[in-house]
Amino acid sequence: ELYNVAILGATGAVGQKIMRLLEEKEFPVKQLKLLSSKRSAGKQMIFNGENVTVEEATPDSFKDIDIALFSAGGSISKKLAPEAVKHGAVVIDNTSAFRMDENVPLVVPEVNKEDLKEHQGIIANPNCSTIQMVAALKPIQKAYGIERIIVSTYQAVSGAGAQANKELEKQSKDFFEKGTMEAEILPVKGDKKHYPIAFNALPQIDVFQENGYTFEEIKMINETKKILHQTDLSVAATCVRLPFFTSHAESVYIELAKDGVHVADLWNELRNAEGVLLEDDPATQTYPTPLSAAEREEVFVGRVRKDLDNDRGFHLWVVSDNLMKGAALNTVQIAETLIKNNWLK
Ligand code: 11C
Repeated sequence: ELYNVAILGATGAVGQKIMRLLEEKEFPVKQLKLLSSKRSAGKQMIFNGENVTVEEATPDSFKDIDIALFSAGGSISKKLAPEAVKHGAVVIDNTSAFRMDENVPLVVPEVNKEDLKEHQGIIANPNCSTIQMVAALKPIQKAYGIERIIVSTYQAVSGAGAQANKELEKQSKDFFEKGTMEAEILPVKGDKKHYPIAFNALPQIDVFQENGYTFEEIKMINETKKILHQTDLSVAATCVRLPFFTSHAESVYIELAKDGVHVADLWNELRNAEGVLLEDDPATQTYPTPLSAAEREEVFVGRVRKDLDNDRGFHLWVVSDNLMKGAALNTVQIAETLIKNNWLK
């Protein structure tokens, strides 16, 4: 069976990757509709060797669409996702607009694909930094239980969009050529203050909440509990932006629910986990990095160590391409899972 598929936000970094993945994975597309804001409408893109003209997204764009892949920002999702559902489409949304809605499954297929069965038209794709962490932790949770997670992230600028990439590029050049740098975008485009990202580290991703955590940190905390189906899980996060373009890296500390587990036991679980690649050998300096994970599909794990004081404590280093598994790939995998299991409805 073939499906009418729409990509909303088709000209953006994630939209373009979604389109490329649909081609590469030979997704069963009958017709592809590319949608964008008025500004980008009219652009030509090539899909499976044919020209497709990008159209402005309106509520009527979703007539006859079976699967709509949304990646154009939260406010557009809020406005257009219910319209798409009214027209009978299933929406897979890449923004934070519906993630914590109890009627919306929040899914990483290799972790909680069964949640898709309950969908009511909208399915949410989690935040990139959440996806890679839960993909690595699910097999460990299943085998030994997890009581606490403390994560510090090292996140790529592309998570903040194409303008942030440009800002890093310009600041890097200016630093050497002029000795000064201007900051207008990062840490958060709409916030009051801006700091250089080049040769720096910014402990703010997204806006601050009243409790002193940033929204990125709160997303990691809440989404992790929802995806792992564990409301009593203790999660704390510190999210930091670093000056590289692709992949998020994370230092993850976990406390298991069981005593007497060894590093080799965790290695075993991770070796057999779907979508995870273990790269962990101190003797040969083997571990993943943002550069080695870029453009790859897997979630890479290395530096697995037992805590020196707590028998149940373990440390892991988790790296994945934030635009691939963190966004476009997970979206396409959700769509593939819906089709394979006959859960589109
Ligand atoms: C970042 N994680 O790196 C963010 C980008 O909720 O889907 C993804 C935002 C989201 O800035």
